Amino acid sequence: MNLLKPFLLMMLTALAGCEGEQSAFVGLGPVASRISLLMWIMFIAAALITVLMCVLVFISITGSGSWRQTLTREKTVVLGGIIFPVVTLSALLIYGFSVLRVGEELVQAENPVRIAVVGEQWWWRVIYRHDDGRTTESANEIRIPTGRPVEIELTTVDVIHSFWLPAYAGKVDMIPGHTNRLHFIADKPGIVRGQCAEYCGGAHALMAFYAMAMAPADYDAWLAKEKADAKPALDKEGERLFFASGCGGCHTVRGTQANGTVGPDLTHVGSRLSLGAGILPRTPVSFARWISRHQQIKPENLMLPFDFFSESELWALSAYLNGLE
Ligand code: HEC
Ligand SMILES: [Cu+2]
Repeated sequence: MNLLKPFLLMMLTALAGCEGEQSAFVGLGPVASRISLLMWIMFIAAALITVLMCVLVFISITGSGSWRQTLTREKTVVLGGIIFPVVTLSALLIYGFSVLRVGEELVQAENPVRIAVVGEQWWWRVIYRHDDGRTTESANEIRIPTGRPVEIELTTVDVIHSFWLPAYAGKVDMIPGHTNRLHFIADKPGIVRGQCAEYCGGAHALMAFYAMAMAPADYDAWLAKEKADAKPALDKEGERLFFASGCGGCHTVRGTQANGTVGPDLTHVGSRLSLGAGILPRTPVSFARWISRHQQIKPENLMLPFDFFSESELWALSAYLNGLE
């Protein structure tokens, strides 16, 4: 049986990883570009060394006597087996450290935009820190201005998660009881995707987020809107159902009596890109799907099941939530 075709077809699926929105090959800022350069240097050097090793193995098996003798000399072993790896790995280590520091240097040079991201099973709490010391909470989406250094404080309230945003900044773990920091700059406006990169239990594979870089003026306008309390409800029946069903026990809608902190802040959920931590596009129908079937869409997530609403109740709830722009 010819296995080549199925094998090639299978390999084609790997190309899906080349799509730009969550790719380590697409560096959209100075920090990510340095990281992808480091990756290429390591990849090409490792490929060259592999080829060299194959040639040496081939010579040691089939080569003439004098070649084989040269290879087994003590000098060859010391040079190729100790000195060469020590020198190349040390050089790589020093270069690697210098890449890691790029972000910190950028941030020290200027007052950065500060955002705290808290890993929760299985979504992201996002807190914008303002210059006056106040904060604004949101979730599952990070908005940043272009051209300004950004500092992300990374913590977790439960297990270890890992914040991975390849297009801008690489990957840093979120460790219980410890704050890690990630620094980067986004060059131009755009939307990219990030994901949790450390297994954190049941719905780990469905714990993603979007990052949106905006021109500074657009960002300021958006942030002013995000700081404000929720708009008056567009759908009164949906609002009534939201409060009567106890949603406010777990979710906050600023400006209303809903002040739960177990789940994502929903004050401006109607202007976000996704629902369920990057899993569904944020549309009216997604709200209805999420509320009625979230345990099928994202198994094991920590929202209580609400599979008893009628269709018209679901539409009312989704009109209310989608209107929370
Ligand atoms: C027991 C606490 C709890 C209750 C009660 C609850 N939720 Fe949730 N909700 C959560 C959690 C936790 C998540 C995050 C799930 C995830 O993505 O892992 C969530 C996510 C959501 C999301 C997606 C938000 C986002 O940013 O992606 C919506 C919309 C939502 N809930 C609406 C509701 C509505 C409407 C009700 C009432 C009918 C409700 N929730 C009741 C805990 C709760
Ligand atoms: Cu995870």
